[in-house]
Amino acid sequence: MYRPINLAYGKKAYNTDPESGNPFQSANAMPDRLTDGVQIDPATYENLNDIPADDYSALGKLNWIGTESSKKGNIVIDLGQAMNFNEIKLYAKSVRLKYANVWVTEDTTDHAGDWDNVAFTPVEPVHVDEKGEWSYFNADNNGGEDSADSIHTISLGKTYTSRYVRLYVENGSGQNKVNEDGTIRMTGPPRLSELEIYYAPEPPSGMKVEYDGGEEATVSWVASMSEYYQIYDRDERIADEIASSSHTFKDLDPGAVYSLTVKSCSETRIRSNRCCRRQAKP
Ligand SMILES: [Ca+2]
Repeated sequence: MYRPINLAYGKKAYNTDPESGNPFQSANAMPDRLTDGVQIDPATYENLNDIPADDYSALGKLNWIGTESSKKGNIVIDLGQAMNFNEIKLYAKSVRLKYANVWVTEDTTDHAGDWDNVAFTPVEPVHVDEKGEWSYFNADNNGGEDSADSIHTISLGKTYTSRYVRLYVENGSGQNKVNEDGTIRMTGPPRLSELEIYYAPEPPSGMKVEYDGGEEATVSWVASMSEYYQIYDRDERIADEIASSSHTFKDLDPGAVYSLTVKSCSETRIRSNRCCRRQAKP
């Protein structure tokens, strides 16, 4: 039985931003906040238009804030050793997060925060817009509530292996403007409360059906990393909580046509794989 765990929990994180934002941003670019297990800041900060410039904790002490200009942030997570992963979850304060990109590297040697000599390679993009190619893109996130909590799942589309995971995030709108009275408008900079990395279950593959007539048929597949499996006939779930990689049906209708799908399941994610169509013999 496999239950996905957050590979980033408790791991060392590094702020790699150019510090081109304001001092408030720099003071809150504390990457340890991304991997401490506290996913959501319970406080709400309703007004981000006039934050006191001399109170760097005015937006709490739970969120990492990006420091690249007004809307961007850059991070490297050190997983300690090369690990497989295919999904990243970002917990954000505000619903403005619009873009993210991810890099990996074959370099597994120690670098202690000095990334100049590490050759990072971008993962294959899964979204494209007029501005570029992205690992995560949400066209709707151009503004919105700054006190809202949001979760952004970056599905990488395949499994990558890397010790260091580099991440770029960008909000869709907002400012870090200094107001005339010295307060700061802080609607622009990305504020993340947690970054999680997962190796989520892959879909099962290689589905086979053994049928020799009558009411019995055995469905089998190549096991994937999964807590359990479900079998569907079109939209109807006809078997659930299957712990192994095969299942025998004992009461099929010999004249019926079944269109079977096996799904790998975990608490956090379900993926499906349409497998085969089987006409039962009379
Ligand atoms: Ca946290």
